[in-house]
Amino acid sequence: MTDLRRHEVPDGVETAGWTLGVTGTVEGPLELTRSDLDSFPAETFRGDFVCEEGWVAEDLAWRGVRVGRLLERACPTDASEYGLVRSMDGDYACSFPLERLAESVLAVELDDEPLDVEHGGPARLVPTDGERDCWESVKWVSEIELLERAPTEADTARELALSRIE
Ligand SMILES: Nc1nc2c(c(=O)[nH]1)N[C@H]1C(S)=C(S)[C@@H](COP(=O)(O)O)O[C@H]1N2
Ligand SMILES: [Mo]
Repeated sequence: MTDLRRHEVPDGVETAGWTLGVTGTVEGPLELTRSDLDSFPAETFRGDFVCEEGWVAEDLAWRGVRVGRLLERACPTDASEYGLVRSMDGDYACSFPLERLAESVLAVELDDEPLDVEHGGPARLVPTDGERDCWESVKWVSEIELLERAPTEADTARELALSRIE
């Protein structure tokens, strides 16, 4: 059992026929299906999930593919510095310096069960460093776009998440 909160699944979330795009400044853009993800080595990351709104879900086991393995497959150009992680959830998107994104896990399982759509399935980004913020754990990931510069207005996650507080 997880102690994650239950949030409404937005209208735009459609898991049937889901694919993950790896796009932008890459030599070989990818469009991966859910079963394509199973061809990559899987890893488990355990950690607490701490939301800025003041709740914690302790000791979750996220299993999936290290994002760096997906990026390698797409051959990023040398000029790639950032990644923008987009969601099926409207304009929700979060940007990361590339090295930090590469260390993150794209989780498809939580606590040994397939990741429920309620918690971001088919695939949810799970940053693994100690600095991670709750809004960076993008649910319903649909695209990872590599960029040469940090995006500004497209990076909406922090603002959207904080606007829900107070
Ligand atoms: N696509 C998307 N991902 C998201 C959010 C969101 O609104 N949309 N909210 C973030 C925030 S602020 C939190 S606390 C967690 C909540 O995860 P849960 O719904 O599994 O409890 O999802 C994060 N990822
Ligand atoms: Mo949050």
